Amino acid sequence: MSDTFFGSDFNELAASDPEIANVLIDELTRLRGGIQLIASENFTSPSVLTALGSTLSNKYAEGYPGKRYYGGCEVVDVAENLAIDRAKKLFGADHANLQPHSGASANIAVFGAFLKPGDTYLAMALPHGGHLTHGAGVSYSGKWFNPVHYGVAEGTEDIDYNQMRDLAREHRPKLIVAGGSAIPRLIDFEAIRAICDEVGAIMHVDAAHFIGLVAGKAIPSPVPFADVVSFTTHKVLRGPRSGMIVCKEEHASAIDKAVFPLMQGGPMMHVIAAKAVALKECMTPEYQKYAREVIVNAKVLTSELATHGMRPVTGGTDTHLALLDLQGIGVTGKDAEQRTGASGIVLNKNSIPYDPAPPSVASGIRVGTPSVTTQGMGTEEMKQIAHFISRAVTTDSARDHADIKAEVTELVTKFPAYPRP
Ligand code: DSN
Repeated sequence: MSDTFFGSDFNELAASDPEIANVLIDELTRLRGGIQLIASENFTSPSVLTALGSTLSNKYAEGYPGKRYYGGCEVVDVAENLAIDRAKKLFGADHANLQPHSGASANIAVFGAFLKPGDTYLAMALPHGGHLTHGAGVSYSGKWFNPVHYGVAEGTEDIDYNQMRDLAREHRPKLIVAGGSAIPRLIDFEAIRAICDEVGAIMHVDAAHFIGLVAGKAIPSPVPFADVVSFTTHKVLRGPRSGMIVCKEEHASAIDKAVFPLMQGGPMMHVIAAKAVALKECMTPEYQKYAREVIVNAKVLTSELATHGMRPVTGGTDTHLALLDLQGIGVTGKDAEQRTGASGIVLNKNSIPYDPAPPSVASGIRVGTPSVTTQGMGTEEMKQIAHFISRAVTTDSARDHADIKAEVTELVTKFPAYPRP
């Protein structure tokens, strides 16, 4: 058991804990052997992985640079200051907090900074493309607060800004959340700012899905409009699995206090260092080219899937992801996820707006292009992948799936994820 991608330290792990060493090998083999179309995933650089696997993981550093509750923080302070400076520069933000462990915890901190239990806020409905932490009944965001949900207009399937304004006037929310996990179109931040100003609400953009496209200057930024922007760092942004918040200067102290000590204890300094690495990578012309290519690939993949009878919700995409309604080809999202999985293509079933099927079955699939674009695939490969998906979802035959998988293997061999050095 070995892989040249792993460094020499790996041999020590393989000797002492072969079971976990095998998991590391198997996951790398899985990533290399299939096509990853989960819209919220990507392949971080080896430099990001190096920072993640460093001794910074050992350090307790509650507090902020220069104001810690532990000794020996002078080295990790350098990492956090670099990460903060890079985030402020990359996003043109007044203030950045790099400590949230995830997007969900970043959102807890935003609620902690601006809301009290029981307060009313507006957010996108989960079945229309919102997020679990935007008021779903099973989440703290739904249990401890009073969420009111807007959705998409039935005709356009895009965000219904008129409904958002009407609900804001009726409920006078303290905060309005924009963003979600299945929104293929650009969001009109100016319109949301106007609604927030009219009712005196804080404007919170959860930019987890698209912040990497903003970092690559491929789509407009919410930062000039929003009071606060929370996001994950592992999607298009291509950093470690984690979260981050940027905000206006007037909210800096409230956000910092809400992250620590309200919501978290010790920050993960190895992850903060890895976020700094990713942010530096995002400042390069290569990354900006990548961000533009992610969108081009998503558009091509979406229009090709449409030619195979899969209807793109909203008619297409402006971003890295698309939602496809499979009702026209008589396949459920659940079956499509299973059948493409058996063919070496990883994607997820997804509810579509006004879905007649329950979420566990769903009438749609969600596809995204961050990972395949990192692998260097382009428009020709997107057409090929659309053809694979179309064949895979419309057959129940294990032999057909095996045939498609063989073609998938041939394709990914030309575009390896994590090439061997
Ligand atoms: N679970 C993520 C996604 O797939 O969109 C969001 O948290």
